[in-house]
Amino acid sequence: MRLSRYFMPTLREAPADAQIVSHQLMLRAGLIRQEAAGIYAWLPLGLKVLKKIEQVVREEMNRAGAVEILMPTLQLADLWRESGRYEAYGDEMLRIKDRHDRDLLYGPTAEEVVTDIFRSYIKSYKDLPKNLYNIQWKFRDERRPRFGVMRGREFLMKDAYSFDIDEAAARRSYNRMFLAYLNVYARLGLKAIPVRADTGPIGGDLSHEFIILADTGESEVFAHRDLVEMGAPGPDIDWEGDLQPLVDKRTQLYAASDEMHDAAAYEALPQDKRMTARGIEVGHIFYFGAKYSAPMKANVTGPDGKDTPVQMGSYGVGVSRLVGGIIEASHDDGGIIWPDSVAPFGAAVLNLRVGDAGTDEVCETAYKALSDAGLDPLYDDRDDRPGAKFAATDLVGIPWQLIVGPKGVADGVVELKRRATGERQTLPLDAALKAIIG
Ligand code: 5CA
Repeated sequence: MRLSRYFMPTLREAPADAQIVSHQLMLRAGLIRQEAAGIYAWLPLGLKVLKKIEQVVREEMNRAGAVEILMPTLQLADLWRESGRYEAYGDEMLRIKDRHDRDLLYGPTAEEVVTDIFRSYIKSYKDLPKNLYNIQWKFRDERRPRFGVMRGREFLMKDAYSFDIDEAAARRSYNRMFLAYLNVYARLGLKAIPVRADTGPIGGDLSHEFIILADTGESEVFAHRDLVEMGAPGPDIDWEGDLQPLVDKRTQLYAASDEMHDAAAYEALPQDKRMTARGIEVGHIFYFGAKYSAPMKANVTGPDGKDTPVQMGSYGVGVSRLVGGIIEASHDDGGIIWPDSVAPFGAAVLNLRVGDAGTDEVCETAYKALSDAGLDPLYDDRDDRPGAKFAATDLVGIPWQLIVGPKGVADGVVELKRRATGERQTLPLDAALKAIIG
C-alpha cells in the first residue's frame, strides 16, 4: 500500500476524554473513530488488526473442532421469552420493534439463537458432540461505556457453543476450549491467566475468565507465579484425546480475580509464588448444562432411547477488546508495538527524499520485494519531513522499518529498524530484505 493513497488519519494529540493509553493510541494512530458513546467506526488500520485477530481466533477454534456459522445481530424477543431471559436481562439489552410491532433485540450474546438452530436439526446423541461458533457484533447498553473498545456498547465477540450428551462429554468440550483459548492468546503475543470466575447473567456452575496482565486492567488478579509462567499447550496436542491432565496442571495452581478471591488459600502459597496484578478480561468460558436446553426443549435421544436436554457450554472471546488489550500490553512512548501476528502491515518502507531518482528506485525495489514475499508493506511515499515519517511509523507500530535516504543510497546501504527493540542496522538492501523476509 502506498501511503499517499491510503487513509491513515493520525493525530498529534489524543482527545482529552481518552483516559487509558490504548484508547489514546487507537485514536492517535487512526484505528477507530467514535460515532457515539461506546460505538466506533473502524478505520483501515484498525480494521486490518481486527481482522487479523479474528483470523487467529478462527484458526484456533477450527483446530479445536468448532464449526463456524454466522448468526444475525437482530434476534427475536420470543426466543428470549422461552429461556426466561428477556425480562431478566434488563437495561443492557437494546430492544427494538419492527414495522409489524414484533419485538426484536440487538443480540448481547446468542445462547438462545444457537439453541434454536440446534434443536431444529439435531435429535440424537449420535450427532454429538457439536461446537458451533460465530464472530459477530454484539450490543450491550453498558451504563458506563469507557476506555474505547475495551468497554464498548457495540463490540465484536467470538462466541462458541458446545452441545454434548452428558456432563462428562460437556467437560471434554469445555477442556478443548480452555486450551484453545490459551493458544489464541499466545499467538497474539499475550500472557493470559485462566482464573475461576463468577457466571453472572450467563449462568452455570463452572466458569473461567482469561485475563491478560496490564496496569490499567479493570480486574485485580491473584495468581500462583508458576501459572503465569506456564506456556500455552501449543497446537499439536491430541484434541480428541484426554485433555484433563493439561487443564488440571493449570487449574491446580491458585488463580482468582477479586470477586472469587480466597485470601486464605492465596496466603497459604509460599511468599515468592504469590503474584497480584491488574488485568483485562479477554475471554470467558461457561459450562451451564441444561440452563437453556431444558426450557427451550432442545432434547436429544441418548443410547438408552431416552430424551434428555442437551448439555451446553458457551465460550466468548472479546475480539474488539483484544485490539485495545494488545496495545495496553505492548506499547512505548513512541506508540504501538504490534506483535508480528496482528500487525496491520508487515513492514514499512520510508522514502526520506521523494523525487530523488536513486532513492525512489531503491524504495520501489524494496516495496516490490516485500510485496512479493507476502509481507503486505506500507510504502511512505508522501512528500513529508523525515521526522514526521519516523514518528508516524513508530506510532502505528509497524514491526519493521526500512529507511531509505539519498546519502545511504549513494553508499549502497539502507537503514533497518526493528520497532519492538528500537535496534537499527545499516546494511545493503539485499541484506535488509533478507533480515525481514527470512
Ligand atoms: N455468552 C457468553 C460466552 S459466548 C458471554 O457473553 N460471555 S461474556 O459476557 O463474558 O463476554 C465474552 C467476552 O466478550 C468477554 O470476556 C469480553 O472479553 C468481551 N466483552 C464483554 N463485554 C464487552 C464490552 N462491553 N466491550 C468489549 N468487549 C466486551
